[in-house]
Amino acid sequence: MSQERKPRFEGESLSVAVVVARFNDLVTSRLLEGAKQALAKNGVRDADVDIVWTPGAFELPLAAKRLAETGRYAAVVCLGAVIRGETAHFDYVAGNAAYGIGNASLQTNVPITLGVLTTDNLDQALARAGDPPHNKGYDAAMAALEMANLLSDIEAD
Ligand code: INI
Repeated sequence: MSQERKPRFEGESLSVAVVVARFNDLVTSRLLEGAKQALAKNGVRDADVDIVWTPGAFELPLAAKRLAETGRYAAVVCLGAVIRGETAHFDYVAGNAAYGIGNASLQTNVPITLGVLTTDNLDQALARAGDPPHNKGYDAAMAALEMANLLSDIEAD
């Protein structure tokens, strides 16, 4: 008999790493607040959340990959803000972040989620870093919890 799994977001027994880019920290610190709210709301203990900072979004994938490789985390959340108006190399920074994060997740088999904003200007970025549900850091943390639960369900089958 086929079965359809319902998404689960339980965080009680999970350790989660959050990697945050310092570039545009006005925005990324708000994404971090959103991510912390999502984790706390779903039972992840404060002591089980490790937060590390990178210089910019370009460096997120390597830090996330190394964290995932430690085996200590059920999931890693990546947070950044790449704003087109402020950079000519927007496409390189945003592209490396997105591609590298996806690649790091596949290489390590650890869910690594993409909470990296790519916007045309600061206002658009701030609008996506407000109070949940208008906070992409919150969304990326929820996706991390969902994927951690999904993988443990798959492994338990
Ligand atoms: N990093 C960001 O996270 N967001 C940006 O908008 C950005 N801009 O505008 O350039 C940015 N650049 C820095 C980049 O991520 C690296 O830290 C830097 O190139 C050093 O490798």
